[in-house]
Amino acid sequence: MGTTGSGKTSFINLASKSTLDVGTNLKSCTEEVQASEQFTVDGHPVVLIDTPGFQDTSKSDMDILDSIAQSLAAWCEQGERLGGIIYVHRISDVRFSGTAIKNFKTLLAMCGTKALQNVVIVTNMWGKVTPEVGVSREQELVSNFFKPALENGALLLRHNDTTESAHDIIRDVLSKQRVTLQIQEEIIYQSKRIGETAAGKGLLRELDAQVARRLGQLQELHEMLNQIEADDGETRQELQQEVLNLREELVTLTRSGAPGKAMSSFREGVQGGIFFTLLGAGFLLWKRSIFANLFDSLFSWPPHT
Ligand SMILES: Nc1nc2c(ncn2[C@@H]2O[C@H](COP(=O)(O)OP(=O)(O)O)[C@@H](O)[C@H]2O)c(=O)[nH]1
Ligand SMILES: [Mg+2]
Repeated sequence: MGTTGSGKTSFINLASKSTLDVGTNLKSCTEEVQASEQFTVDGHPVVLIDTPGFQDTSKSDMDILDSIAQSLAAWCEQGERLGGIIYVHRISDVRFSGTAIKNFKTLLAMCGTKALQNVVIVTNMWGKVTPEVGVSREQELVSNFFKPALENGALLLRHNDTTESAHDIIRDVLSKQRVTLQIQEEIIYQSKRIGETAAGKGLLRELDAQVARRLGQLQELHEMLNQIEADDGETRQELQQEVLNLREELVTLTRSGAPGKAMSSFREGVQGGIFFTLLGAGFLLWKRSIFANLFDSLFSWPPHT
């Protein structure tokens, strides 16, 4: 697992001699959960599973989590047990992005505390930084972001972009006992839907926070539009475009999950007509057409009900 562009697919190809699609720039090629060719390390058969990163593909986070969780549950029901999870992080990243935080937190929620023993955090792209910078970032990661995971049994290893290095990392995973992740237990034994699992709830909370932020921005734009001079057409147009962009983001966000607190206020806000004055008749049209879809998608989550 890891963010898009962190090097997950490259690692898998290098280790297994598979030819899964590798991304160019930051565009993701991995939109589905996919398995490598089976290969051996010290005579042990190994299959690596590639997963899409969260919030980097055309799919929503909840759809991605759902597809990962359903694959994990299906393998578990077929008697296949996971050796572990490899989380890939670029040491060349200057800081831990919001997306990286979300990816790692979701991984932790999927594992639960017990399975953290089977998590190996791999840093790669060491060639893109000087050794001093790399080591200092690594220390920073050990003492901050990865600290709780490392204290609970996760390992931090370096990958130097060779097959041997990938196999060394896999050897560490193979030395551990096989594991059932919390999300597998939640789905198989507790019959939870994806939005009810710890990882799903975490993603929904994150989604709700994003909606709340966008709502705050919309409110600010609304106030600015009220304050600008009527004849300042250019500014008005720019602000209206921003409103449109925000609106689109909100529609996308709300398509991704269940209605939480922020979503309810969005609903009340729009129902109360506070955004109506923003764009006049155009907004009314939106309210009639897109908003109907929005509520359809809002209340049709999770899709299995
Ligand atoms: N320098 C360097 N580049 C890498 C490494 N791993 C992947 N890349 C490059 O990073 C980009 C994204 O890699 P990819 O495997 O598609 O990432 P994914 O989205 O996590 O599957 C590609 O251009 C790779 O060639 C690595 O270990 N070192
Ligand atoms: Mg990939």
